[in-house]
Amino acid sequence: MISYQSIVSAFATTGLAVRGGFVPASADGLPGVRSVVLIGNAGLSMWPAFAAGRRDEPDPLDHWTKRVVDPIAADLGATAVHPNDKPFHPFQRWAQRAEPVHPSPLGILIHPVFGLWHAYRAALLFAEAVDGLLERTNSPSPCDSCVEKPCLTACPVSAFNGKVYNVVACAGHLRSGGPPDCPSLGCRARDACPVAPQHRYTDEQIGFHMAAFVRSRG
Ligand code: B12
Ligand code: SF4
Ligand code: SF4
Repeated sequence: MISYQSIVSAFATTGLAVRGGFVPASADGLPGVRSVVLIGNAGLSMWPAFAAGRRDEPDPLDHWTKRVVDPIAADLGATAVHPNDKPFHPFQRWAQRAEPVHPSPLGILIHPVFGLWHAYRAALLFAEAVDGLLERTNSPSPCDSCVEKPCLTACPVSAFNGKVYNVVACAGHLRSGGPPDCPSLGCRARDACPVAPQHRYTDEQIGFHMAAFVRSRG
């Protein structure tokens, strides 16, 4: 039987983190899967590993991730699926089963330690039970005690109203080239969050993600 600890060990030097897991229920629509373990990045740890291993190719982060994760998954006897695989797997729903993350007013899940500075890169689907799969801990959302909610007022085109993200307004601003220059500064709303500034991505990583986002919106 595969142990959770052996999965953590397998990813220890990759720059990616094992982000908890859960036992799927029938409503999850994962027939034959007895354990799901999430892999992601949190804070600053992934970027140096990616920078060292990236190649000159389209979607370099997706391809690097697959080169790192898929062989480890195969060794562990799991199938790896990725957030950009279509049809989309419900990574944010899965994440909320695996660790104490909560939806923020920006749509991104907020983490008690890493704030908004984290993402998911893969899920390992196991046909067998993973031994020692940690029970999800509970902790309140940092947003509950955030009175001012500066994330909701920092966007120049008010793309967030706390319920819906106006992707068209955001993409229009990015294309306009007008100030503030979100493509180089990063999303002003995400940056306004006071939680976990020590885990903020580097400017280089932020620029990389923003460029990918701008490309995806044509
Ligand atoms: C399509 C998509 C987008 C689209 C549309 C988002 C939207 N309005 O729905 C676009 C291209 C606009 C987008 C943008 C971004 N995205 Co996006 N996106 C996805 C993707 C690939 C699929 C979402 C989906 O339809 N899932 C299917 C449904 C069934 O899954 P679900 O978990 O049940 O659905 C949840 C989401 O839809 C969420 N949701 C609802 N409204 C919004 C709005 C936003 C902004 C987000 C992030 C989520 C969100 O609520 C649901 C329940 O929790 C996911 C990966 C994935 N497979 O989930 C990433 C994902 C949601 N995105 C992510 C991120 C980080 C971003 C960006 C911040 C990227 C960036 N530039 O750095 C931007 C936000 C733009 C900005 N201003 O910075 C992360 C969020 C991580 C986290 N901490 O929660 C994810 C999980 C990918 C990852 N690798 O981890 N994204
Ligand atoms: S600024 Fe406040 S409400 Fe917004 S994401 Fe951060 S903690 Fe949550
Ligand atoms: S990237 Fe800029 S325009 Fe888009 S949501 Fe963030 S702050 Fe608003």
